[in-house]
Amino acid sequence: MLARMFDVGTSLAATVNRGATGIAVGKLGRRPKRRLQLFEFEACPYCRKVREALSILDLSAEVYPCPKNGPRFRQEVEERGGRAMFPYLVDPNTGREMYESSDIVRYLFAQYGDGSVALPLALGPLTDLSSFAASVVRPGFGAFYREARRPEKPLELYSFEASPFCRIVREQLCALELPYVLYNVARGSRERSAFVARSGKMQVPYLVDPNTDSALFESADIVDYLEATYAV
Ligand SMILES: N[C@@H](CCC(=O)N[C@@H](CS)C(=O)NCC(=O)O)C(=O)O
Repeated sequence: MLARMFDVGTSLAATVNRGATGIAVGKLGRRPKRRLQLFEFEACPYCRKVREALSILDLSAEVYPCPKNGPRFRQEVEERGGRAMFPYLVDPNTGREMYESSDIVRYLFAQYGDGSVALPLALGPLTDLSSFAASVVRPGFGAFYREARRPEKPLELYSFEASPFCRIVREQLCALELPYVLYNVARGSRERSAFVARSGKMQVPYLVDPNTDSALFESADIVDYLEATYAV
């Protein structure tokens, strides 16, 4: 009980430190035909900026978690881009592949927004500092690989960046290096009605695992499910 309170409390503090950026959708531009791919890890402050942009721009993405010592996707980034540095974005719609969070954020707002970067992501060192402050209150969570079985198919997570409960689930997915399709359903999302039609209610996190035909709400239950199903 105390552990859970600590968990949710510190995750909420991370949200507060970023001014709840990623709680709501902003101005949208064209929609990508094919899903973006993001190589990142949850504890990385630079990766957070990109995830926030995805929430604001109401974009879903294939997420390939790259925790430290992770055996799979870190290597893929090194092979593709030449460096193990995160975040790394792949946009199959334009053929662009890029490092550098600020470049990625600018690219995403230019490509899929109205061209101007949302204010909380446009403050230079202040943006970076507050993202570091968000990581500091969740030290090590979603940073390091723990041995896990590989799922045949990617999992699916309905989420938005500012939710403290979704963060706890993303950290677990990351630590176990489980790839997933991230469906962002922040406030104002065009995807919300389809989500509610699928899940029965507007509540996140919601995890779908096509490997076991499971679908569940409740962050604590999802974390336990992932542990029992995939951790070694
Ligand atoms: N200026 C880069 C900095 C990226 C960066 O330093 N990322 C760290 C993680 S926070 C990294 O990739 N470290 C190497 C590693 O984790 O192995 C950006 O904004 O994207």
